[in-house]
Amino acid sequence: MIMIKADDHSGYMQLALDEARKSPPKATNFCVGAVLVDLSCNRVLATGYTLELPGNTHAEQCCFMKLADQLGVPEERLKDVLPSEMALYTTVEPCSKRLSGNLPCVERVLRLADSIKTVYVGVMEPETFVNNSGKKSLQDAGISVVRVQGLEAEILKVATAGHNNT
Ligand code: HJL
Ligand code: ZN
Repeated sequence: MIMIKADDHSGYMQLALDEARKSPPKATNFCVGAVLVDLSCNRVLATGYTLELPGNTHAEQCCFMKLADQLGVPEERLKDVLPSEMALYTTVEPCSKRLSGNLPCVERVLRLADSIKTVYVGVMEPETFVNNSGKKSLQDAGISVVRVQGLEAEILKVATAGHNNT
């Protein structure tokens, strides 16, 4: 098992980026990776990447859906069964709006606002599809949003792999 030190935010972001690389390139979204960490024991609770689960699924959404499945609760009830101190790492800022109209990831994170203390993001969402206000919504709910520096170029390259970049 991979051991990443608790304060090694670049290490966790690198893990999220490794997840993002598994996402099948698609012109109408970004390929994103996410990692949810239990801060009490510095353990990875779940990883996820865009389109990992059937349907039009986002990375953060996959983290939550996989955990809900493992723990035998609906995603809306995860707050009752998850640890009280968690951090979410995501290569791209969690979405506040989706062109598809699906439930944005920010809404899913906000359900866990008492226990997700910090969201670490690699890049803010580019304005390709929507104008994302995810960072503000998270901060308004008392969640810290922290940019992890250093992997931006690689994160954007992976995120836009399915776009027509000519
Ligand atoms: C984040 C993801 C993902 C996006 N953002 N944080 N995680 N794919 O896994 C944001 C982008 C949406 C488009 C299209 N991408 O994906 O704004 O079809 O992908 O629901 O708005 O929406 P759908
Ligand atoms: Zn999303």
